[in-house]
Amino acid sequence: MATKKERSVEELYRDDPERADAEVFGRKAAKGRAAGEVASRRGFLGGAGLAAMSAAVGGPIVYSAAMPGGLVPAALAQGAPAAPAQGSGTGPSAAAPATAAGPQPFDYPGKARGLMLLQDRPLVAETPEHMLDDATTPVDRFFVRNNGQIAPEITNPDAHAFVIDGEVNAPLRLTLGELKSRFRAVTYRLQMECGGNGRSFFSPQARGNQWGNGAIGCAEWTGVPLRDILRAAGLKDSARFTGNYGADPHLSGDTGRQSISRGMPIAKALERHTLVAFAMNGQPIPHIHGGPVRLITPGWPGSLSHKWLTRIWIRDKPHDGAGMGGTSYRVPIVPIVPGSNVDGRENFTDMTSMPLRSILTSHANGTRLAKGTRSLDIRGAAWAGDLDVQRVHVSTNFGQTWKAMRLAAPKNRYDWRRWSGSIQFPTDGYYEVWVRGQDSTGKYQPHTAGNWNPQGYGANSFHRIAMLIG
Ligand SMILES: Nc1nc2c(c(=O)[nH]1)N[C@H]1C(S)=C(S)[C@@H](COP(=O)(O)O)O[C@H]1N2
Ligand SMILES: [Mo]
Repeated sequence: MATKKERSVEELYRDDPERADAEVFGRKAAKGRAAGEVASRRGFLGGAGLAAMSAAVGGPIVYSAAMPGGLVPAALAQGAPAAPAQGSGTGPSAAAPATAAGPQPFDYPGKARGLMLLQDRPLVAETPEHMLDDATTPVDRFFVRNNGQIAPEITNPDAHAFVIDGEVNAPLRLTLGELKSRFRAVTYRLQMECGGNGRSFFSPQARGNQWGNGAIGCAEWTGVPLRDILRAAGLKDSARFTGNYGADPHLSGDTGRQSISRGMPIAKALERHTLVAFAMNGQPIPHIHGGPVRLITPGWPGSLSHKWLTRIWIRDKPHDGAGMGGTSYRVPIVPIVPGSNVDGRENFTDMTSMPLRSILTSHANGTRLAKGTRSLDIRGAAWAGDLDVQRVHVSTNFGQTWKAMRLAAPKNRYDWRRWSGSIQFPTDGYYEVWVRGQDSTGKYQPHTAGNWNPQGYGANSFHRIAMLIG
């Protein structure tokens, strides 16, 4: 029976993608699958497999002849956000309820409905890609990532102080009031992205929050370039690295432990876009986002954008605080076997620039469009850490052909690039819209997440959106 089959394939993909793959694509194909290589096998859908797959995704797969063997349809991807109703009916993924272990709706003061709670202790919430459709990410849609408890709220923000000490000629203690009166503030629109963004695309699963592509926000940050403050303190020749500290207690409550304390090479600290920020989108930084004062270190892992800033310790060697060393924010120099248990001491390096990523933001995964829709305007964003984005291409036929999108100019360095364009659909049915960026060195986003590492950094395979027409 059709409905029974539909449910079983869909459930299978949610619960056991390996087995579902074997059912739909044949056992031999699934056996030949290397870990992490979801779409690399030979073989294409046909016959009973195609019929089952089409039933599972809600309609005929228009370009099924080009669908790579072993590809788990975007409509069935785990954690696919439920689609808001567009046109008539509901999207295929709307039929798939979140599994018990999957993300839950995030219900938090000042936050928009639709954000997803990944963890509540520490508090972590993701913005689904389709909620990142604004050029400037509104505060209520900005993702949340904590490693420890949330810092105690401060009643008199202008009296809140932080210190700069260590390898400086004259250690500084600055209140927010002094920071504002002594230094000139700047405003930039800057990407701030968690180092683990995209982690859920790794296979086998890597340790940590299973982010989709939504651990990113691009807000207008106002603050003082950290370099102006470091110059006022006078960097010694021995200054090599920062060690960043904040007011949030460790989860255990142990006052001798930091929830997180990362640091960066002095050159990054001296870039003019690295800010000690006090305003976000023109308002004092909300408490949950690290107000009254936080670092913003654009293009590098979000963990370097320290919230509730209390101290920057200038060091004569790399920092060794919580979140430094081992496999934390570190990636292999020489690829390792996916799933292997390594300690990161050898052949690993600290993550610096975030990788290239592009997302479609105008429509949710699982969008259903009215019967007869033949053309659709789409939009999104792309960014590449320290690099620029050169191009964004979109494919509706599993990568056979790609169409260039228009790229808007960035406001300033480290702003993301907004893109837009249109796509065409020859007939009704199931499509996947694939979005792929190219960075300023010519590199494309990969088909699947590569360079697997235990804590899952750098997964940037291209964004896939299921759309059903009719
Ligand atoms: N004090 C402090 N700063 C922190 C963190 C934290 O746990 N404590 N998390 C970091 C990480 S891992 C990220 S990705 C960003 C998230 O910032 P947001 O919650 O404003 O989105 O803050 C960083 N700064
Ligand atoms: Mo992060």
